[in-house]
Amino acid sequence: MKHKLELIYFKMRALAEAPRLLFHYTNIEYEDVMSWDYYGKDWSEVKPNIPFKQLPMLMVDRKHEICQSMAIMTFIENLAGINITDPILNAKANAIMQSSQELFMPLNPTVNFATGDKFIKKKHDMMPFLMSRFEDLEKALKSSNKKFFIFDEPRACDFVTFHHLDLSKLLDPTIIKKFPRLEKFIDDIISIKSIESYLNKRPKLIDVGKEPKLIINGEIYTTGTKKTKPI
Ligand SMILES: N[C@@H](CCC(=O)N[C@@H](CS)C(=O)NCC(=O)O)C(=O)O
Repeated sequence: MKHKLELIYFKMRALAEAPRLLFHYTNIEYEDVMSWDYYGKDWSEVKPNIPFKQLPMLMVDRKHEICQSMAIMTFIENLAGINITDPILNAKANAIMQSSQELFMPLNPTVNFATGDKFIKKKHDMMPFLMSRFEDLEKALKSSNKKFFIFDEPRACDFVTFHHLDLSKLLDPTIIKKFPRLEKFIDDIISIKSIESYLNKRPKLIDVGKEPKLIINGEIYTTGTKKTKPI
């Protein structure tokens, strides 16, 4: 059964990114919609009525509200029929997915919003955690003996990991260079045709650390949860 799928989010490159990658990989049709366009109201008015008061949220058939980006990932895997049925492998994949998702804070808000000295301090403070978690992910990937964390084809856990590793390059492009197996993993994800074409056309995040902005359909916007005019 084909569902109407609308992924509701804001102007930032953060938790909607892994769902978008998985939608493109599985070739499932969906629509990206900004919160203010979907609801016709400011986020402050919408927030109290969202099941867990945060986005992204996937609206299914204009009826079912799926919050929590990891629940959205699992849902897409199930829709595409690529869910991992072996209980052990499924648990291992979830451990990878959760461990990568823990990179969200403070990596994603820092890259999308922090400026000047605050950016520099946040980057410095998160470095030990980033290094330690990248080391763990590199080890897990090496010991899998597969192209990706679980199989030779990617699953939800791979796209979640990819997003955070990829975002780290905007924080500091030198971090990932210390982890050759993770760099190879990034290259393997990027070389998937549908992913490559999505990455080439997605909004570009610019001026990180200075005054972050997104270029959406050729127009430049400040990042954030509010509707703004292009700059
Ligand atoms: N655990 C949630 C976290 C969602 C989250 O932190 N969303 C942020 C944007 S990335 C948000 O809604 N911020 C606006 C707010 O909290 O009012 C998930 O994985 O979806």
